[in-house]
Amino acid sequence: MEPLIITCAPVGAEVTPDQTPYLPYTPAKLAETASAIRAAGASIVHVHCRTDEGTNTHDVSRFKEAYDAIRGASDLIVQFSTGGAIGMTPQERASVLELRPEMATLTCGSVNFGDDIFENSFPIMRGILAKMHQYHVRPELEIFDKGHLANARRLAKEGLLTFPQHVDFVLGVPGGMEATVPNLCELVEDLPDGCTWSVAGVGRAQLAMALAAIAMGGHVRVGLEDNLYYSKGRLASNEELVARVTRVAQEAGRPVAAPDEARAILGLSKLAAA
Ligand code: KMH
Ligand code: ZN
Repeated sequence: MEPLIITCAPVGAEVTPDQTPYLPYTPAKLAETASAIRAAGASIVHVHCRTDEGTNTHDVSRFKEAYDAIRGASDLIVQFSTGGAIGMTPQERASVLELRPEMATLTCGSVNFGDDIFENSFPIMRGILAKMHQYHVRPELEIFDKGHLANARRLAKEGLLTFPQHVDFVLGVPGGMEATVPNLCELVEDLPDGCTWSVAGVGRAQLAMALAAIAMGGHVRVGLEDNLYYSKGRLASNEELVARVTRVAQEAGRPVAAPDEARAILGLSKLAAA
């Protein structure tokens, strides 16, 4: 089986610094985390930014600071969030693409998100994709529900996407598809030929979904964006969550991919020497 790509999502938009001491919400902390998760086996870092006070921001200069800090500390594939936080405008969410990260997320449809709605209408998706094309940023298709795959195929019919793509199933969001192995199998069956995929299980499903993906030949996302705990009642650091997946994968005979191996699997260019 292909080496395992581990993505770490160390800071989401929903977790607050008072919930855990392990949230790396400043560029300096993100740099430290980048180095630690790289050593633990991650090859992609999924980035959200906060102000120094911990408030969500999609300010381009803050993302630039974070990008430079991460790149200074590691050779990880840097993937920006264009999902941002509930309440951000689509323009704010897409603005950071001008920094030309190697990858960025594209959520492929609207979804209930707790009591809120995470809005991704076709005009919003088209707008984000247009900016991705403009700045040559590789999308990762975020799939929260089965209809999102149909939406991605519709975008492809419109000529805005070509398959195969790298897809991330985000399962277990209250309002989205539940994080179960049958659901994951159904989604994988429905993928266009040649796509690579990973799964991010929310909350306590994070480990179970990672185990399933290791066995199925998929890839894995872990991190505090999706899950705060190592085990019941025991808060986790990002590097611990990555290290656990690395250990289990090695036991299962799947080596983890270094960032340049992950770039080769995903068809991204090698990182240019600094
Ligand atoms: N914070 C969520 C509303 C992404 O990063 O692309 C959206 C999200 C998805 O986290
Ligand atoms: Zn995110």
